Amino acid sequence: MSTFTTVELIGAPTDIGASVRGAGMGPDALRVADIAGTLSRLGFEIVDRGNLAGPATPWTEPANGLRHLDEVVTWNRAVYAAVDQAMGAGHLPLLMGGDHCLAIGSISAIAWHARRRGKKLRVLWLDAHSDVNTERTSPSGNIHGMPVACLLGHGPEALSGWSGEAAALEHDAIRFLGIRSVDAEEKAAIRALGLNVFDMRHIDEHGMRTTMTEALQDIGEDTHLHVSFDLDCLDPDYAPGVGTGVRGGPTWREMQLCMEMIADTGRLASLDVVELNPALDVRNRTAEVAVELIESLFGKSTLVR
Ligand code: NNH
Ligand code: MN
Ligand code: MN
Ligand code: MN
Repeated sequence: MSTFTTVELIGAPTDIGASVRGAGMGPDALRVADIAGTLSRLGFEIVDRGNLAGPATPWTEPANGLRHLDEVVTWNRAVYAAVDQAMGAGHLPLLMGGDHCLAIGSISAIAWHARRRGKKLRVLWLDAHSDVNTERTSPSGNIHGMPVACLLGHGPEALSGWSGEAAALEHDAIRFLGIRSVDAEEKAAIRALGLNVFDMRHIDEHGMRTTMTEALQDIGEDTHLHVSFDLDCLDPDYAPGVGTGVRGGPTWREMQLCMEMIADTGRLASLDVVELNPALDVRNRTAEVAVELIESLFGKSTLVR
């Protein structure tokens, strides 16, 4: 964590890739929960570059298996540009979504910079879902279920190749954690692509500690570690403010350990916090839980030890 002193907050207030309205209010709910003050009390310099602007969500039906493709492209271009700029300034980009489709722009920009710096990119995908649908397999057409496929080079043309390579991520650059809702054709894709999934069964059987030791195994000094944190990874008892909650997720305590063990690597270099839906939340509880978890991710417990 020591290499980065400035965290750059980037708000992307949109639900353009989601199935229900409300994720567009995520960035301000995180600000209300004092994301900036919390990180600055940990010793980080904070730059809040405010909210990006983009098209409204038209809530039209999917066309060719994709809902709102043009608007998703526009939003992701804005995210790419902002993350690219933050990385160029030597800041740690913290994308506040917005729904998870925005990880396409975010991680594409990260991948470009990681490659240029000679870093090995590793992504931890914390999510109830595997997000590896394509326009051919998606049951919904919602692009927030497709970012992993896009980043692996299997998505629609318009959302591919943004990192300067056909795929922003190699199949072995990503670790999934907390997965418990996988569509039938996603299962086949996970097997075919050989993706590394630590699903809820794995966490149940081995516990969070062993699971995280495995998930973080080959992270070294040359690793750029990116965390893509979909708040529906958490059990909805702890995080009700999400559009597609799935019961049976990690508890607040398990998630804290997950974050603390990531912090211990010292390699966290960029972060997405997505799918927060304040319209479905209970008195901003999910935003507050998110900020507490982010505090651990940025080394809270390491500092007091
Ligand atoms: N798998 C479903 C779909 O593709 C749901 C995806 N929803 C998410 N993903 N929130 O993280 O439509
Ligand atoms: Mn600066
Ligand atoms: Mn997701
Ligand atoms: Mn999800």
